[in-house]
Amino acid sequence: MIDLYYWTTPNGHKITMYLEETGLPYSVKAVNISQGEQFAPEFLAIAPNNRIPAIVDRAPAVGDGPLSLFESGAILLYLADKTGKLIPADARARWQCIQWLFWQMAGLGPMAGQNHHFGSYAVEKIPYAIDRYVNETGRLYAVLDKQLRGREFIVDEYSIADIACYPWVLPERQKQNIADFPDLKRWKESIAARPATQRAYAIAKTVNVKPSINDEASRKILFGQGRHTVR
Ligand SMILES: N[C@@H](CCC(=O)N[C@@H](CS)C(=O)NCC(=O)O)C(=O)O
Repeated sequence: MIDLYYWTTPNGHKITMYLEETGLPYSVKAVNISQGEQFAPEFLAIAPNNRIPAIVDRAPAVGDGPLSLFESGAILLYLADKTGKLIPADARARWQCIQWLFWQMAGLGPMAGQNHHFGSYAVEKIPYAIDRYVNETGRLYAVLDKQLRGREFIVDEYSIADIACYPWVLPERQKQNIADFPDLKRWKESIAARPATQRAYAIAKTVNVKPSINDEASRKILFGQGRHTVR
């Protein structure tokens, strides 16, 4: 059994998508990041970066005793390694998959995240910052669109690279016109139609019935962090 420390955000969706695709047994431990639950000592013991997602695998394939992990990319790689599912068996394709997973973790996720921050959450609307992240998100969409030309998925077969990227492609919120990226659009629609994706996003609706992080108290928790909040 895997305990999934989860909230209803793009990085959280990655792990429910993987678990739903593969059928690994898991139980959701909700961590409401708008209410500061990411600072609970029990959670920090697993995830010292005070960010979801995190897992505790109570029956790991390696070593003795429960294994805990944070960082969505590491979790996806760990689960793929454990099950052999959704990572190519062929060594070259496997490295392609890992390469695109890192691309998402280091590029698409952080840049789209800043896009959301400056476009939606920042009280002061700073044109330079908004343009910077909208443009960079557009560039990353174009890179992914190009990779998907002539391919059904990022490395041909559906993999953790697709799962990592999918929740972060949110054209409306990221001020992108998806019609400008036809292969990305087709890819996005095909993943949205997968039963496992639909189950994963349905879980989000049951866990978080009031999906807003833009009230004053939540903003303070989420955007008032600094060295003083590391416990
Ligand atoms: N690189 C990390 C990023 C995780 C992350 O930023 N999680 C957000 C939700 S998507 C979070 O927990 N935020 C809580 C906070 O900012 O305190 C990963 O991919 O796991």
